[in-house]
Amino acid sequence: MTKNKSVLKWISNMKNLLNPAQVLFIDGTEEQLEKLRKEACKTGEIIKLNEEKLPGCYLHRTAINDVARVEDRTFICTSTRHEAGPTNNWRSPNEMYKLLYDIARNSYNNKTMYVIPYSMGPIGSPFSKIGVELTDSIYVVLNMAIMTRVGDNVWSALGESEDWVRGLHAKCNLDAEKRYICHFPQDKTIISVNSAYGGNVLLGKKCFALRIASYLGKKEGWLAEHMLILGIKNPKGEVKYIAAAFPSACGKTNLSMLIPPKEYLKRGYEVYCVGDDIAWLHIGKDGMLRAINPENGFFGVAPGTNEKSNPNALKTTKSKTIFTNVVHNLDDNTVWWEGLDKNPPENALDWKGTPWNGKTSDQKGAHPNSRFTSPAQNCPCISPEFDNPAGVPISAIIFGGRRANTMPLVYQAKDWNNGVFVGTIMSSETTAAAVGKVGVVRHDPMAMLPFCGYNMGEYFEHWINIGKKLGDKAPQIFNVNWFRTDEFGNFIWPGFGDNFRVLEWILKRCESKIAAQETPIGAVPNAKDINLAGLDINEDLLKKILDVDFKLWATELEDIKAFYKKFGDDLPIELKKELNNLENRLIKSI
Ligand code: GTP
Ligand code: SPV
Ligand code: MN
Repeated sequence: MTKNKSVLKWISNMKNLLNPAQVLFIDGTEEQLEKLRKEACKTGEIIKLNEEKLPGCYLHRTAINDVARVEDRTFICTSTRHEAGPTNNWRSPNEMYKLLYDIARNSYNNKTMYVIPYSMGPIGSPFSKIGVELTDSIYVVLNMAIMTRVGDNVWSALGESEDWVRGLHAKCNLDAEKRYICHFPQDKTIISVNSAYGGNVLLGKKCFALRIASYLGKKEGWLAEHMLILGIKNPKGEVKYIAAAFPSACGKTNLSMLIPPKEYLKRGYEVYCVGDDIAWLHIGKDGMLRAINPENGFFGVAPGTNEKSNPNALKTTKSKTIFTNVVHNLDDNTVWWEGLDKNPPENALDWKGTPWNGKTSDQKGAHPNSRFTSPAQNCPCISPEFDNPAGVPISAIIFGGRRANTMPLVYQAKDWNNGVFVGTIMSSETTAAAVGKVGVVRHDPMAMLPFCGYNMGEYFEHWINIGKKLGDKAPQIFNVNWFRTDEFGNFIWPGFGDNFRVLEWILKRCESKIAAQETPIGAVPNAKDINLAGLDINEDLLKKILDVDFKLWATELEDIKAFYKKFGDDLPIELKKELNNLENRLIKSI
């Protein structure tokens, strides 16, 4: 429990509004969590899975209309529309507080109000931040207890401070028409109603660690980014860290815990995962850009995860995991999803809970955005630096999207400002992680389009300023694309573990060890410098995905111009210059 006056006052106000039958403070003990698991099993909210095969694992199904983030119902509620900027949905705080309180009023009737104190980042790190989430869902409590550091020690760390983020989640009746995910960055407040899907209700994740934190980062001089963090140990034992921003369901979890190809393993290379989704980046005392992962677990995409694509993720899910919207194999009380293996269960329930025979059904068994929630410490390659309060120093930043063409496998930006430009011109095909059409190419600067808590023009400027402060200690910036396709629509690059071959090139470029081919967009590898040993790809095919097609880039350029127009005077002059320079270089090359 806490004596913090600001916390107690808010809880008392919310209690009056929500009218719960009782209040339970989550203390972080295994005893309390186990009691809640048992209670949720009784009501059917979660299902206990096979204790021998999947110890401590549970299955949960969300409502059928509540399976992904809802971007068109996500709002940034700042005093002015301009503060939210042209890429966010905006509403005035007064209007939204009223609307949301009206929706949530008395909605905890006959229910328990759970109070979750949590820390984003290691408790006690100068870079960590504290939040309190109220919820009426045990599923949310159990997920938060995996995804964040939860418990009484958070109250101790907070003390009497008023510096904490308020999070109210109310399931209400899951009415999609009254579903709202709202952020009040100026009040450090989040309110989420009528949903029970992870990204909308685990308020420490996208709502706090990206939307609210990006706003705080702008004020306080740091960056909250949609980035994985990984470490690569070379045979000499030196470890270099890379942070990479890809949009939702575009490969962050996979890259963050990849296993290098055999011949690299033989030579002694190793990869460590520091984080798979979010990075908080500060300029450290040593002047380096340092990253912490504010989370404590993975909320990963299940489909496609298998022994070959991501063995570390698969091992991570073998205990203490909550599966959401996957197939329930009734024969042995385990789980299954598309792409796990070629042996789907016959006697099963699909993600909706209806009988499903994987051998005969033409319907998918798992939802494309079905997920696993697993503790970070389950991951076989979790970094020894995972809990380091000072974070890890970043040598390279990578941006990347899902593009069938235009973007080469990898290219390097000329310098920091050009690299920021490369981040801002990212586009990617939409995925099942958010409600809406899948496969539509859209602009997604820095993979932050749905997650930036303030005006994105100002966010771009903040990036430029961070580079000025870093000076010659700034990381090198790259762009990758694992998703180029051939004329039949098949991915050309094998991806997954073989992406290590590209990371190797990136680190060599950071150390100025190899030359590259200068193109109008940046430096592209000479084909001979990407190691293809052991791969079924020849240099000609590689050249095809390293190719920069000037015609396609001419179209891309017009697209970027149109996108940039949205920002008006908020677009930093540095980026206008970068755009002009790119245009001039392209014109010269055509
Ligand atoms: P969020 O959790 O939504 O932020 O997703 P993420 O960026 O962590 O993506 P994740 O690693 O879970 O991958 C999403 C999907 O992309 C999965 O179906 C993967 O199998 C697929 N994928 C990941 N990496 C690669 C790759 O290198 N090549 C190809 N072709 N597919 C990949
Ligand atoms: C994403 O969509 O980027 C995710 C999953 O990581 S969610 O928590 O739903 O945002
Ligand atoms: Mn994500």
